[in-house]
Amino acid sequence: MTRCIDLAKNGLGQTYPNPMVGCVVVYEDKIIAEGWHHRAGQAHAEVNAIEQIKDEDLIKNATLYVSLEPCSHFGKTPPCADLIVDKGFKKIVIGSIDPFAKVKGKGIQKLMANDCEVVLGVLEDECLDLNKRFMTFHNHKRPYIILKWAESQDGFLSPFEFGKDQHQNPVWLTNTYSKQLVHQWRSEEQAILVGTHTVLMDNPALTTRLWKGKHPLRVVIDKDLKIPNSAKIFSDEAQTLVFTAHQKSKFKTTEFCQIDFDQPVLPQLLNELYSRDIQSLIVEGGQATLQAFIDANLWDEARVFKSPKQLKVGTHSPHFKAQLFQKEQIVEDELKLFKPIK
Ligand code: AOF
Ligand code: ZN
Repeated sequence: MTRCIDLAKNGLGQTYPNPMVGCVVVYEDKIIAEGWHHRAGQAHAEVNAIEQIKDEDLIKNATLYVSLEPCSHFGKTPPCADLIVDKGFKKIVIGSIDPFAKVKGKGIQKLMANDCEVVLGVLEDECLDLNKRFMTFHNHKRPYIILKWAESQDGFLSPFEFGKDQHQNPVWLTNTYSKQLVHQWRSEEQAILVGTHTVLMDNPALTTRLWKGKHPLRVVIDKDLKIPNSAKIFSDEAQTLVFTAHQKSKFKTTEFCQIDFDQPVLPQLLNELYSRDIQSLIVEGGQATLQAFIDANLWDEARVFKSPKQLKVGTHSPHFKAQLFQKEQIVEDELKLFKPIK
């Protein structure tokens, strides 16, 4: 199964909206065939592996390992469960169930109804983690949500300091390397979200210009359409979606989605992203926006840059440490860490 997971990762970034899947066929403790899902619309992992088998007589005594339940439906390709049965496999080892409504256990049922021995849940956590975006999207009907922020050692977020001219200047907590890492992270997700305040204060482009990769859909909450047309998030290089209380028609690469601000905003926003097949979202601030996701318990992972910079004492150091947290590693109280901006 470890080999299946490694093979599946060859499809990283290519399989959306499909999951990454790997498959190996073992005969007398030796791998005789292996394959993975390369790209949506193309053959599934099992088909690619089975094609590699040179002597099909071995199949009846072989075991097929696959990181995701074999599919049972006709999508862009025919059902893998049928192929496995037709080829004469008798033992199938599966990593995780496919949460896609058209499959969801039906592949396993089909195998068992045809007298196959099925072992389920081998390295299940690793297989689920491999496709965490796909799993969350189908199981929770919303994108997988990553929160990202940078904080000073004394727990300040997006702080400002007063310059000589009494202007507020942003204090950079992170360095060039961390900026590039963030651009890589953006390229790995399908959408990126910030609040109005962040756009007005920082004028971010929210693109992946420091990293080779696609730009995510830029999502911004702007209730009263305060963001000027000249803002970088409206540049032509990427698509933008604005959630607002007002009706407004499409403007170049920007669409406007009217929602009811008297109702909870995040469920409406996530429903819209779900209906657009967005499987993952990275939330980059600001403080109120991040806190809203935390308070609504709508997040899956937090990526925190912790700077050794003590803002009050004013030690300046370019170093930082990126820490990745899975949700279950953090207790809710620890997340109420944002100190007021001085
Ligand atoms: C498998 N093996 O390698 C993959 C599976 O449109 P299709 O035919 O490509 O079907 C897409 C669905 O099939 C996808 O949503 C997921 O449920 C499953 N993906 N299944 O047996 C694979 N990639
Ligand atoms: Zn399949």
